[in-house]
Amino acid sequence: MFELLLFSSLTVLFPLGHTSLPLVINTWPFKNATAAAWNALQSGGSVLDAVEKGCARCEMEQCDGSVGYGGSPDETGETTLDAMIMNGDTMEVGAVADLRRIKNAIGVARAVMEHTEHTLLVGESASVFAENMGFVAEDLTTNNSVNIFSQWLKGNCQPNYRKNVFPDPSKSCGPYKPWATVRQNTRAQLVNTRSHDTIGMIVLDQHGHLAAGTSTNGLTHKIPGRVGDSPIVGAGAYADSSAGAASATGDGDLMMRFLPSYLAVELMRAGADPSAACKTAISRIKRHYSDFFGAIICANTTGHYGAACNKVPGLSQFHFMVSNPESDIPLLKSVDCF
Ligand code: SD4
Repeated sequence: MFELLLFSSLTVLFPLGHTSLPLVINTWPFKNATAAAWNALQSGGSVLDAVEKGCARCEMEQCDGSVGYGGSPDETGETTLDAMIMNGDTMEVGAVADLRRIKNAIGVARAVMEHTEHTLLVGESASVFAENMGFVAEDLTTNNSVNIFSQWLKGNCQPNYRKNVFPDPSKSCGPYKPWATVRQNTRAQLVNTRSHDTIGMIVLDQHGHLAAGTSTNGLTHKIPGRVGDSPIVGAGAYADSSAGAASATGDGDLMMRFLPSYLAVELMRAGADPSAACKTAISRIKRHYSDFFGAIICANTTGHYGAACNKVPGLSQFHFMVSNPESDIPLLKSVDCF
C-alpha cells in the first residue's frame, strides 16, 4: 500500500523535459527495471550494460506478464520471446525473435550483437545459439500460462489472429484452411491492454553514448512464428548517438509497418523536440489505423525526453519511467494520449 501511495504521489503530468544526464527512460511503470539500469550506470557500467540489466530485470520479474517467461502463450500454449539491443555509437544491433526455452532474451540479443556478425536470429536456431553461448535452457511455461491457454481452448480459441480461413476463426479452433471471404476487422478487440506490454528502454550517459533495447513475450494467443515489432530495428527501438533514440510499445503487427522509432529519431535529427517527434510517429500510424493500441518514448542527445500514445478505449494516458540526477528514485511520468 505504502509503495502504491508513494508511486502515485510521484506521478507528474507531462510535458516535462530534463537536460540532466545520465538519463534512463522506459515504457510502462516498470520501476525496478529503471532502477536496475540506473544502478548499472552508477556502478560504472556502459549504456549497453544498463539497457541489458534493466530489461533483464523485467524478464526475471515477468513485468505485467508480458515480458519474460510464463506470459502470452501462443496458439500452442508456448511462451516465446522477442528482444533487441542497439548501440547508438556504432549502430550495432543484436536481436532475437521467437526465442524458445531461454528466459534472458535481452542477454541473447546482446550475445548476437557481440559474438556474431549478424543482427537478428530467430526461432529454434536462436535458442540453439543461446545454449551454445552458455544460456540455460528452461521451460518457459508456468501455471499461469497453462491456465491462460486452457481457458482459451475451452472458449473455442477466442480471440485469435486468423482471418479469411475456415472453419470460422471467430467461432472455432483450427486447424484452419484458407478461405477467400474477407471477414470484419476485429483487431481492436484482439489487441487490448490485457494482451500486451513491452519493456522498451533508452539510456544516455554523460558522454552522449546512447543505447536502446526491448524485451517482450509478444501477444497472447499469437500464431506460432509471429514476430512483433520489438526485435525489429527502427520499429521496436532505434538509437543513434548523433540524433536520439526511441522505443515503441503496442500493437506490433501494425506499428512495425511504420518504423516509428526510426521516424522519431530522424525527426529529432532534423530538430524536432522529443515530444513532437513522438507525436508525429504516432500520427503517422493513426492516419491508417485510427484505433491502433500503441505508445512511444523519445529522447534526444541532450537528455530531453517525451512520449506520445494513441487515445483508444483502455489507453487514455500512457505511463513511463524516468531516472536522472534530479531524483534518487525512478519517477513515474505520464502523457495524455491524443
Ligand atoms: C508486440 N509490441 O509483440 C509488442 C507488444 C507490446 O505493448 O509492446 N505491447 O507486438
